[in-house]
Amino acid sequence: MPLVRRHGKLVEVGWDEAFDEVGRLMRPVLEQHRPDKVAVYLGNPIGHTLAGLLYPRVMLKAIGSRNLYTASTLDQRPKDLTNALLYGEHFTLAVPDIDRTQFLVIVGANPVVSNGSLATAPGWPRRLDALKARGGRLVVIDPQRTQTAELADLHLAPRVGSDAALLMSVVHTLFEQGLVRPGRLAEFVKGIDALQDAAAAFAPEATAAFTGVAPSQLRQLARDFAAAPSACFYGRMGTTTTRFGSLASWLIDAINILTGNLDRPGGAMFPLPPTGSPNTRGAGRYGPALTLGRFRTRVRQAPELFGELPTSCLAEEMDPSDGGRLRALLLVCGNPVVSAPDPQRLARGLSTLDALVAIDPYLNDSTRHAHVILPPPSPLQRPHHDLHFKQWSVRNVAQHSPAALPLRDGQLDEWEIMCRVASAIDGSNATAQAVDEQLLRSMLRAEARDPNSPIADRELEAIVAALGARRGPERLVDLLLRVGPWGEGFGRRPTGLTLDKLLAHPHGIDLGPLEPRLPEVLRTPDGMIDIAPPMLLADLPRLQEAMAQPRDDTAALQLIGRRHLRSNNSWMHNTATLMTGAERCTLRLSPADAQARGLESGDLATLRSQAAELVVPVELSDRLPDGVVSLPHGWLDDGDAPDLRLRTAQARPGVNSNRLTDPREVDAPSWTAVLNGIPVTVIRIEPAGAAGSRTGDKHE
Ligand SMILES: Nc1nc2c(c(=O)[nH]1)N[C@H]1C(S)=C(S)[C@@H](COP(=O)(O)OP(=O)(O)OC[C@H]3O[C@@H](n4cnc5c(=O)[nH]c(N)nc54)[C@H](O)[C@@H]3O)O[C@H]1N2
Ligand SMILES: Nc1nc2c(c(=O)[nH]1)N[C@H]1C(S)=C(S)[C@@H](COP(=O)(O)OP(=O)(O)OC[C@H]3O[C@@H](n4cnc5c(=O)[nH]c(N)nc54)[C@H](O)[C@@H]3O)O[C@H]1N2
Ligand SMILES: [Mo]
Repeated sequence: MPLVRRHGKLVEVGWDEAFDEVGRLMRPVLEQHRPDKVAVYLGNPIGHTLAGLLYPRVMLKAIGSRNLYTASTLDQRPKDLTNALLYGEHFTLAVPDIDRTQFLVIVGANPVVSNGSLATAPGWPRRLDALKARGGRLVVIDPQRTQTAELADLHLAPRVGSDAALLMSVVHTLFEQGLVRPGRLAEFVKGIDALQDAAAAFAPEATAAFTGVAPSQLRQLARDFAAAPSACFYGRMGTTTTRFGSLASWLIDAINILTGNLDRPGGAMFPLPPTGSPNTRGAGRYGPALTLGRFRTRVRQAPELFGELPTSCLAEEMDPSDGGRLRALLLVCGNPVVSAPDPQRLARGLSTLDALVAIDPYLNDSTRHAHVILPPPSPLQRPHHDLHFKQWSVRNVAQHSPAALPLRDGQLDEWEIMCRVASAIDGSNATAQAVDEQLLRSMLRAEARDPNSPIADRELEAIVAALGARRGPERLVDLLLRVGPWGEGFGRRPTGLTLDKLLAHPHGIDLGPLEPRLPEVLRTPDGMIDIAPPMLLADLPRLQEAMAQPRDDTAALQLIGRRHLRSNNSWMHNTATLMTGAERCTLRLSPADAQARGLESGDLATLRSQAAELVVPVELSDRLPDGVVSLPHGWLDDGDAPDLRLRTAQARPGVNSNRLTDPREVDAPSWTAVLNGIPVTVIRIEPAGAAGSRTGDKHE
């Protein structure tokens, strides 16, 4: 049942009353203050739910605001940026062809636990075993000896945040040793000389003190990589959420290009997703010049990228004492109080808004501040179709899962909730079905305008009729499949994909391994890949400045994160079957670092950063090098906070690691928060002193 705040308390109400309340709270803010006082936050499960990928646009349209904050600005944004700079479009991502490569270098990712992320594939451990069985090599570059690193032939543990310098040294070595061989890519690549000039200052000897990796090891890695029959670098969170995330993300692709490994089997390749993406239409038609920073946040003037503002700025934008202007927020599948920097200030901001409306199944650290909470049904009661992840899939596949269980009386599907929120906000109070019809027709009109669409010249009502009796997201998926690159095109290619065809193949349809897509995939204005984008070259002095700074090993430890198999960000700690066993929210540190501080596993310690201090249980671990400590994110830290309804999670709270994150520390070009590489100190708490509260905060 939906919840609405009445006299300070969240109470259950019927759906109509809840949507009335959404309109009653949101409309005055929109009418009196213009849309720039209203923001939308779209969290990570947006990418994992069908409604989440198709229907937020109706809510955004109803609000008419440019203030869109997303979880991807806490995650992959540096990669989005470098994709756009290199290939002309931010979702155009080259994924590692892990099933055919003979040499895979994984940088700052732990796919054995995370299952990939920007390289969608089930069964990573099996696939990595297969790589080794066919004589291929696996190199892992990660300060932590992760479960993935344990499978590697070579594990390099660089200093936290130093990857950009390390990768530049690989680039340097490729030039130095005459190993630059782009092959057929030379035709589509420009800027190689500029990259060579930029890499001149990054000889392995010049970066060794900063990265902690021996020059001989790096040179060997570059040589082996270049000599392999096929090879690719793959980078993830440990590259993107660090100080030089954009540089590292760029150089991963640059190395793949210089060695001719982009867009060839066994290298890094571009998927062709069945429901389409901005790069699957209009082959050979080049894109517009990239415009970034068309608008900015108010307080720190952080630029939008691809229509999204950085979540690292959300807290201050809700803080009037700092010039923040937001008065209302629509929170969709997001838990920023746990996932973003500055939790204390975020919580304060959320609790003082005129309107906070959440679409979320849980009453958690963020949604407990809401005026209205609209719960979607269980994932089992909804159809599933991975619209998003197919564009980053290591193989072209299509599959669709219908809802396994029916909705119960009184439940609304998630798409219906989103449509009703839209019509409550725009004041039309239209039914979900009516909003869905409007959405379908606006998508069809966009198709009709696109000369490359298979239905460009068709009568729209005939297409609506051909889509039949389905409603909601499944009808939209059918449309996307049919006009997509593998689709039947409403009669144009009768053997092509439709939703009916997928439903007849409940285990999915394998469309085969990835195939070369250059130059057709490019959307840069001149149809070329600029391997030395000026925006990234301009960030190199910042890296060189960091390299020049004297390092004092005794001053601070570097804090990084870690993911566990049995939790996903903040949303699985309330599932009892996943919450058994040893405590997971522990601070891991090396035996030597522990000994130096008189710590043993199970002791409590004060963990202090520039931003805050927490009390954490300690776990000695030989997975960590000296000088690096790790703490998982996503944990609830105050089980007694008012309004929570997370019985299991409340019984076993942890600490909110983002209290320690410094909201001012960002990767400069992308404004992504630095979540990995936070200077901290760790001090043992004498048992008698452990009785106090679990958290303290310097801001308070
Ligand atoms: N320190 C640190 N911070 C991090 C990270 C890190 O590694 N370290 N990782 C970052 C990354 S990669 C990400 S993606 C972000 C995630 O940031 P967020 O997306 O803000 O956080 P999640 O914890 O994924 O929150 C998901 C919310 O969606 C709700 N939810 C789950 N399923 C559904 C659904 O089907 N429908 C709806 N409507 N809601 C649903 C959950 O109850 C929860 O409230 O966190 C980032 N924060
Ligand atoms: N079980 C589980 N699976 C998940 C998630 C989850 O929470 N739990 N979250 C999902 C989400 S939202 C995402 S975005 C993906 C993330 O997918 P991954 O990026 O594969 O997962 P992480 O565990 O964050 O891996 C980051 C790695 O970077 C390392 N690292 C930290 N700092 C540095 C550095 O400076 N340099 C280098 N080279 N490495 C560094 C860390 O030690 C860690 O091993 O996983 C997804 N899958
Ligand atoms: Mo993520």
